Amino acid sequence: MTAEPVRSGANARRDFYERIATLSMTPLWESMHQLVPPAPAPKYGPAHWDYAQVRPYLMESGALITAKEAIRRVLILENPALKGTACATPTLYAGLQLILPGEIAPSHRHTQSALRFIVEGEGAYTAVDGERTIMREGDFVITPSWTWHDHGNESSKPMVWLDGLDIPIVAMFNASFAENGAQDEQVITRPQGDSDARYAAGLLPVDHKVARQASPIFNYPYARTREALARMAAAGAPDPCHGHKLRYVNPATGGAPIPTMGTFMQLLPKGFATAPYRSTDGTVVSVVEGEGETTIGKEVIAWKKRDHFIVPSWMTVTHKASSEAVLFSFSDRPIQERLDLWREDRGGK
Ligand code: GTQ
Repeated sequence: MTAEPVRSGANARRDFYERIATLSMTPLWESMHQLVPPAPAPKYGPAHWDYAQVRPYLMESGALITAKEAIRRVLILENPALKGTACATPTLYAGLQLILPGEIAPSHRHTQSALRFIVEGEGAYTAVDGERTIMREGDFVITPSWTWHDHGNESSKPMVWLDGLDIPIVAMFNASFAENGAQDEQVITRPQGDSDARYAAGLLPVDHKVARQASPIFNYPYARTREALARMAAAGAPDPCHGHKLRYVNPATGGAPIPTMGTFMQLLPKGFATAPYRSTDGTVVSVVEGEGETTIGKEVIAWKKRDHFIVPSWMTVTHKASSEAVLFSFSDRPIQERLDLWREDRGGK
């Protein structure tokens, strides 16, 4: 056997690296494996927020600062492996927002898209693009990029929702713009339920032109989603990997309601255990109903209603529902699909 020809020793190479560093160059061959790994090697792990532990702090934040002063009174769900970045996954931001009775979170807009998933409470509103929508538990509400939005709570109870934003993605592109509204509350120009009437009945206004990628529907109410899941479950067997799982859709394009973040709702029948599954999209999960256990790699997360947890990219996941359970989730899947990057591994199922 002849040895590979070696051009020079370690010292000569180190010396070379130091000299090219003065010209802001580095040798690819020293980092090739990390730059182009043979399979996803996420630099973050699973995480879990137990609502029973989180809620007292959320309520304490309500005594600490008003929604108006805070602009948005949110406790960020920061992945412990991504400390200091405000990220739940490298591409997604998640936080729990509290609005107390009588409060207003003043109007602003930004290029980041946002989703709200209502965790607790009923009767607060969000206004988007001149229309208000009243929110209830389990509703999924969108704030498209660069639309004015303000939130208010005219009910008698605190309201908590999960905020999902594409903050890390917009930061990566250095494409953030933001501005505050002239008044706390934006001018309402359309009646409540207007977008629902026009776009959410399997119909579109006859001359509707797609002007943006975000959905013209602002609120996807839980009552409708839950009924779809129940009817789907009654009609056939669950998917081995997903149970009964639906994705939210922009009726005008067939794509995701928010172009950067896919949103999903799944029902796991009582006692159902899913087959091992992995996909390249990192995911934030909000437990809507029931109790169960999710195994991610070697970590086991026991969850119940209103808990939140993270499933990282390409880690093998299985769910087991001890009661009938419903999970809301969001991920960066639509961007990955657009870029021909998204992959899944159903383990043969
Ligand atoms: O409600 O507009 O959690 O701008 C972070 C940034 C919520 C919001 C967040 C925001 C918002």
